[in-house]
Amino acid sequence: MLTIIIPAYNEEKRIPATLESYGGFFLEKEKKSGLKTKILVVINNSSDNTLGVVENYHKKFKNITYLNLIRGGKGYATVEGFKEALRKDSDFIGFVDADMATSPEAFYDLYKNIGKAQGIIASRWKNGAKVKRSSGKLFRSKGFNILTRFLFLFPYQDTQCGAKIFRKNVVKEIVDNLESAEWAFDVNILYLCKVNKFKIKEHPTIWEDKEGSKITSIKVPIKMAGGVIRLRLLKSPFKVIVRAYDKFLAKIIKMHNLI
Ligand SMILES: Nc1nc2c(ncn2[C@@H]2O[C@H](COP(=O)(O)OP(=O)(O)O)[C@@H](O)[C@H]2O)c(=O)[nH]1
Ligand SMILES: [Mg+2]
Repeated sequence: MLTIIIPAYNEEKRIPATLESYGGFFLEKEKKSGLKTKILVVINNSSDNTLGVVENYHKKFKNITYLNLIRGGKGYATVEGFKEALRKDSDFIGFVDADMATSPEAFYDLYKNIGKAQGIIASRWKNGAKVKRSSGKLFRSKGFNILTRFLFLFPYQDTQCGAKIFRKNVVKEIVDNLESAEWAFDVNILYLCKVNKFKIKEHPTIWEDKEGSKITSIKVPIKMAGGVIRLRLLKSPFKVIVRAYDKFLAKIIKMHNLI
């Protein structure tokens, strides 16, 4: 079985077309090739009607299920999705964005190409990729990639693409170490794969940026850069500094009632 996790935050407008396409496409695949697929939407903290919309698709397609969490964050949602997929003993566990920047065909292409690898990640920078993105996003993506390659010595050209699939044993091994890296979630997964010597393949994909991004704040690129630097320190002999800093920050937030 392949589980496709879709983290969803206030997606009432963008998720219907995605669930319609993914639900239909993978039911058809199941009929033709026997590939069993579960589409697991992980909603959290949504103030719009994402839950109602997803419930309707759950009734319409037997391969669509969902979790509704109270705490927020894409990384947290994906980890909860991982745990649920492990409970259901899924052989392959992947995730994809709710806005269909990756089509079901492109996601299936990832699955088909995993070969002997332990995981496969979609890449918008590898030769052969077909990408529609603004020049601003392309520029930021390149900058982030240079930073992560420098910090973690990765061979990957794109760590941030929202479509990735891993074998069950990989998820089992790393799932308990994935929290606390919210802004560096994908990098953390790939770092843990590297430490555990899991072979991860990078595969050129088809990607089209969609309107209505949930990640619009100009602070996000800064938080992401800070997130990977923090993660690098956390995985080094300097981790004590990071821990002390986090404790200090938590105290300040609590004292001033900042959240
Ligand atoms: N569950 C959950 N999903 C989130 C959260 N923030 C973003 N997402 C999801 O992450 C995916 C990527 O977000 P998107 O807005 O398309 O980001 P962009 O395309 O990178 O600008 C979408 O499926 C969002 O619904 C969150 O706080 N919780
Ligand atoms: Mg998007």
